[in-house]
Amino acid sequence: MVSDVMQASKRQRSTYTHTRESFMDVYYILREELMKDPVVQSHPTHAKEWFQEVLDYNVPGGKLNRGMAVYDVLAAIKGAEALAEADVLQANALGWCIEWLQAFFLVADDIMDGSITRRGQPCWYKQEKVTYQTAHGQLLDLTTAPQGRVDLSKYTLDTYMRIVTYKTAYYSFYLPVACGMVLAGITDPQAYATAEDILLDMGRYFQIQDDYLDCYGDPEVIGKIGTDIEDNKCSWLICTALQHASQEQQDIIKAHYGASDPASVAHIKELYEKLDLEAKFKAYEAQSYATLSQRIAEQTALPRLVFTSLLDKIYKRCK
Ligand code: DMA
Ligand code: MG
Ligand code: MG
Ligand code: MG
Repeated sequence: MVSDVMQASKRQRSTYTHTRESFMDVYYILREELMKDPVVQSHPTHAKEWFQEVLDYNVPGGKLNRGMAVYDVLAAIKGAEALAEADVLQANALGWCIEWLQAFFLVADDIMDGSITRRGQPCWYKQEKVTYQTAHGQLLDLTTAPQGRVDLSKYTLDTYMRIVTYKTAYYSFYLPVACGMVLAGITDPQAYATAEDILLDMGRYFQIQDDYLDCYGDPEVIGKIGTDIEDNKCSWLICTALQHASQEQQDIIKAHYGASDPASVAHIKELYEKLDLEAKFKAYEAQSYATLSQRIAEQTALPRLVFTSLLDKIYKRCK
């Protein structure tokens, strides 16, 4: 169906305005296309309804930053006025592919992290009617970190940066921009390398914010309840705490990090308070923004707007 629409609108100049609503219009086109898939059509009614419910519950409810970025990147490179309706549709369809991928990651992530809510509603796996054994089996298969005693030597900022580069930065920042660049016809490998370099740093900054918000964010605003301390996570906060902790404070971490009882969590939060991690985060954020802004200004691979539109969306974010 997308190809039909593209065919019909070929060469037509776009008067397109990129809003959450216009991006959502494309979601409904793609959902309809999936619902018309012969395999889905062959299902009984209850299965078809289930399929659509899974999509509506998990795909469109987030900030949509990643998905909407593909069009933004294309428009920043080519100029919005140069884009035909078909180009806009293609960019937004690709953007939704990233949102679909994100939905898959989040459903699995919430199982792995034992989370309760996501995007202001119960996590999908928490729904009474959902069977999640297969995903859980996969998780157990992949889990290598032993439960129990906390191995503080693993919680270094080096290890942390490696984890978040792969789990978050690539698909959240580099992927949408690389998609937009491909659509814009950019082939120079150096342009991709420059974009990757800056965007992976932006993605690491984004995950550090996520870790900060896990502890200090308002669940009503962020749409989820933090679980990092209970889950023994190698988070930016614990890595930074360990950099500054005295022997005595390290003992507190050893005794209480990764335990789910509220008293243990409170001990860790009190320690974060003592080490003034909020201030350390704010300083990191300011430094990160300044460095990224400078690198964006200095590069010549892409229009600055490609990077600044993403950075402006996340700088000092509360959710
Ligand atoms: C995010 O890590 C990584 C992926 C691949 C979703 P996280 O568990 O800290 O994310 P969240 O805080 O949204 O659960
Ligand atoms: Mg996780
Ligand atoms: Mg999580
Ligand atoms: Mg998190």
